[in-house]
Amino acid sequence: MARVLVVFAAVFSVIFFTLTYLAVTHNAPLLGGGASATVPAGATSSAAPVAGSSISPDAVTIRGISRHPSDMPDSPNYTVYEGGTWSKPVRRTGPITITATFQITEGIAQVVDGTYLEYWTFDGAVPGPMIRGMEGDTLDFHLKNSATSTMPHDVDFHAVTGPGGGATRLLTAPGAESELKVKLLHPGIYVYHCAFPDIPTHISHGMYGLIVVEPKGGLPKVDHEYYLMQSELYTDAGGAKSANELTNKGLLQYDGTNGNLEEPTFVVWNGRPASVTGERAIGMFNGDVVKTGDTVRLFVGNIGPNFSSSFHAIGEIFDTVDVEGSFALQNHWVQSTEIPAGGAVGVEFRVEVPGDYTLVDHAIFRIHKGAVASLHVTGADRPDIYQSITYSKELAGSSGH
Ligand SMILES: [Cu+2]
Repeated sequence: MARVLVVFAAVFSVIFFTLTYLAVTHNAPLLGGGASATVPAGATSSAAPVAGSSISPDAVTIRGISRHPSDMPDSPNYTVYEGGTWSKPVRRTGPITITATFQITEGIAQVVDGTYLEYWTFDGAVPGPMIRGMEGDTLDFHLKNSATSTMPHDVDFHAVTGPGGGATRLLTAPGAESELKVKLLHPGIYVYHCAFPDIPTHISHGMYGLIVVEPKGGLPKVDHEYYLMQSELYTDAGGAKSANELTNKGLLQYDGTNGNLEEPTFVVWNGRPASVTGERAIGMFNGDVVKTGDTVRLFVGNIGPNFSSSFHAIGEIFDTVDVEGSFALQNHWVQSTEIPAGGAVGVEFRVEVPGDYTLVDHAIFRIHKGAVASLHVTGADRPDIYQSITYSKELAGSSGH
């Protein structure tokens, strides 16, 4: 009987705890003291409030919500990730232990000029940090939730074998820390995400990333690697407008009803529309140059939470696709590859012709909602492959290609 009572009390406590935090979540004023997450270390300064915005600069606590695709470990050999930095690489003779620490911060960030959203993040940017290891490695994972957070969070790693993908042992209250040690049994490109209820709400606020588990011996070398994740953002602005019609709207509210209807306001790569374009395009950022003849590997995740992605690079063909994120199943010379919600792919290709290449979800209306990224390739023209004979420079310049 006593055992039954203990179980009942435990179940009741969990339900009460969850409902209490859900109530707080749904009723808390977004710009109150509870959402005053600090600007994360390493966050780039951008997205300053524009004239006419209803948001005060003090309310914007996350500056530069988008993690750039180049922000990822360049090998599976780092043994420590903390404070936004991978360190202590080793020369492998076998499996290693990777100690990774994520800091959760909640806050307000700009989504398009003059328009803001509440984001919940791993390490202050979207997607969260990429973890990269090798089959047989041990992940010693630490999750810290800021004392200023308004709710608990956790992580479900799709790479983890065990209950909840770790989420049941990583439930972390504001101000607390959790630790979980797991062995990475199977190679692949896996997503991770917060799984605290309501799960779609937490995912929709930006709590996801990729964990890459390379096969024993590692992946073949390429010249460049990048990290992209697609997602949808659901707000009270609904799904009828294009992203460029939603500038200067102040703070939009998260709207789970539009999530139920699968009508996103924005569909984005790395956290917000146009976050990987212009001066932040791949091959244009931080002195990174992609030259003709180089090989490129993209680790591409899609967290949804609703849509699959028809991932396509305009003007390129994927030489190799790690289908569904599995290194055991590779396809070749693929135009568009499907990425399920909660899934990932790896794609590799050699860039041959200089110019700008646009990465899209080829469910193509989604480019209106922000699902556009750019890759810039430099080098001499290749008339043996791509030769302009007669064309209108004026029209070509306005086509976006
Ligand atoms: Cu969460």
